[in-house]
Amino acid sequence: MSLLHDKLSTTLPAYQDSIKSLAKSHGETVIDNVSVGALLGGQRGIKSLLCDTSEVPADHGLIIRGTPIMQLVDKLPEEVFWLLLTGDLPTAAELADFQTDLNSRREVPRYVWDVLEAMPKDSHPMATFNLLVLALERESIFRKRYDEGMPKDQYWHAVLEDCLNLVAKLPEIAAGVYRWRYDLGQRIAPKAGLDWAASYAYMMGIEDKDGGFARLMRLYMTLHTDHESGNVSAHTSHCVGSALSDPYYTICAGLNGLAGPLHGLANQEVLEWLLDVINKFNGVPSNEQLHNFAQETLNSGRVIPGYGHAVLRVVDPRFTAFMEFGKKECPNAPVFKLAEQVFNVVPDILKTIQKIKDPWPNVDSISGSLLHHYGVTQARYYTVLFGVSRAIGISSQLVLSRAWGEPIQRPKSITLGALKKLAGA
Ligand code: CMX
Repeated sequence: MSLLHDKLSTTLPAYQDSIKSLAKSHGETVIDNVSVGALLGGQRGIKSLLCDTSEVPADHGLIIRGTPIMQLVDKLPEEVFWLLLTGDLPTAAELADFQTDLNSRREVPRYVWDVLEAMPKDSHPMATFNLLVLALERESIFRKRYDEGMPKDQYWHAVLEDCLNLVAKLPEIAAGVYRWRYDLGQRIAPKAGLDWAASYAYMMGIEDKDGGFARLMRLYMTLHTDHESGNVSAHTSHCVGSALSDPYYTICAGLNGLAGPLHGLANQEVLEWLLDVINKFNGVPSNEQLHNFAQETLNSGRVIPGYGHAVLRVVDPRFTAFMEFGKKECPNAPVFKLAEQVFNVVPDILKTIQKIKDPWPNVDSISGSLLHHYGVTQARYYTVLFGVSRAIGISSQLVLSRAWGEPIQRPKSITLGALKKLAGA
């Protein structure tokens, strides 16, 4: 047994007990109301989900297990994974044990590559990546043990096994998608001694003389792991996981939600938008030209990608973390400078539009400009990177959900007629 498993075996029973006793003693206490507007408005803001891995206060942004994300930017994604699962950062010994454990699980079965090579090259990289995650369902320990009659208190153990097996393989799978999709040559085998994110960077085959790309990938993977559980990818995976679909089905479902342009695909849209600006003005625009370009986007009925948020009402701290990285590592990279210029121009435009609640940049408004600098110029691949990281958060939420026995989700729908009646309309 790994140190992670030992630690969770010690801490999770108390977590489970506290939830059970809360349900028993305060099950009837009302914590929120549902208005007609909320029902018709994407359930925005209704408190109806339990998530202990992270929280996103509107005026602060991401806090993981009590620690603001800005205090975690130097941590490896493996450390954040451990933190999400256990509530503590790992000690040096725990981290080493965890990394060894993940390395022992990383071999990708041959049939995954057969599925990859059977895909049409012009499939979207997210569709290809998600399909490979689904193909791996064959390996599910949860499903096999469930079929054998596994008792409920063992569910989280089997879910953890599946999640670790999958997360360990994702860098090689995602790097394989990248090299195959863009005809970059043979897949690159993992190299011993690299951490999880640096290994991903290495297998993509990006030239990285000073290690800057590996540093970006560590930060990227750390920043995108988790964002509480109301966002589309996390929420979807909670719903699917609550039916006891195994982690491969569950994580794939979440990743399918991540592939929407209003969610994780916004990083692709942002780079394409920035490159459109550069093409239109043959290089860096003036602030006035940029202002007009943004206005044209809005006038045509489209959103400015990378700006706004369903929860946040301040600059996304993950944006700030990337901005600080760019200022230090590649301050003169043209696309990064343009992303910075957009930040100086666009919020003032969005502030003038009354219906927009958050005029500030989210994480997607800048990540691609940094990837572009290091040579990852293929915007359609960007959401795959987001997905590799987000699988860590979804996994952590899933392990906790199975540990406390989150029941099958089944909210109640009503007809328009019933809604009107309830509203007295
Ligand atoms: N550009 C133009 N219009 C915007 C806007 C933007 N960046 N952000 C919000 N709006 C519009 C909405 O489309 C909505 O218009 P309608 O009422 O006509 O439909 C109105 O302003 C109100 O929206 P809101 O309450 O401020 O924001 P929502 O919670 O409805 O939506 C989000 C949030 C992220 C979908 C929206 O801000 C958006 O589309 N942003 C651009 C896409 C993006 O960057 N997505 C990534 C988010 C982070 C992530 O999940 O990864």
